[in-house]
Amino acid sequence: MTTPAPLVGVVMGSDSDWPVMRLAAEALAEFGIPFEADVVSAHRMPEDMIAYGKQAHERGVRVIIAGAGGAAHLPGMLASVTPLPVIGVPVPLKTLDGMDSLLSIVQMPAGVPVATVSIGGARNAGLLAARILATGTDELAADLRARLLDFASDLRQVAADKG
Ligand code: RP5
Repeated sequence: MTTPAPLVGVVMGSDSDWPVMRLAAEALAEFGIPFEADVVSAHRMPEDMIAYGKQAHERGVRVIIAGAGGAAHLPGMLASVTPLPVIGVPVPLKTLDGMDSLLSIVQMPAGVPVATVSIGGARNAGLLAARILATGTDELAADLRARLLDFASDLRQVAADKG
């Protein structure tokens, strides 16, 4: 799935990660943020993965959301070659409840940052990407700030209505 001039790259180790990662894509779509979605496996297509990481910023991508399960090296490997912020999504597999994915992504060495969300937390990854884009000085950023404030207000209202 790709929209024009993507600002966010949503990548994953396998198409089997899509049921989780689509939540990030849906959050981006809610805010009208152009994104691309690709399978770029660290282990099965390492050269493509490194090329993606090295070139994404040159194509106008501003944030990378990377999800993987098991020995989930994709977010960290991308972070090692890109200047962009990388948000890591631990994808839960049938074994180990996603703890392996979480620990593979979160425990990065100093100097190679990955902003890790919760196991299966792809929606928050999309929302975090929106917030990162909202820090800019461009028109998109101002629009996103306004919409994110409305979004937070709606969330509070839903909580209040629940009592
Ligand atoms: C990881 O291996 C992928 O990110 C996926 O979560 C997991 C299983 O992949 P498949 O065997 O389903 O392709 O690299």
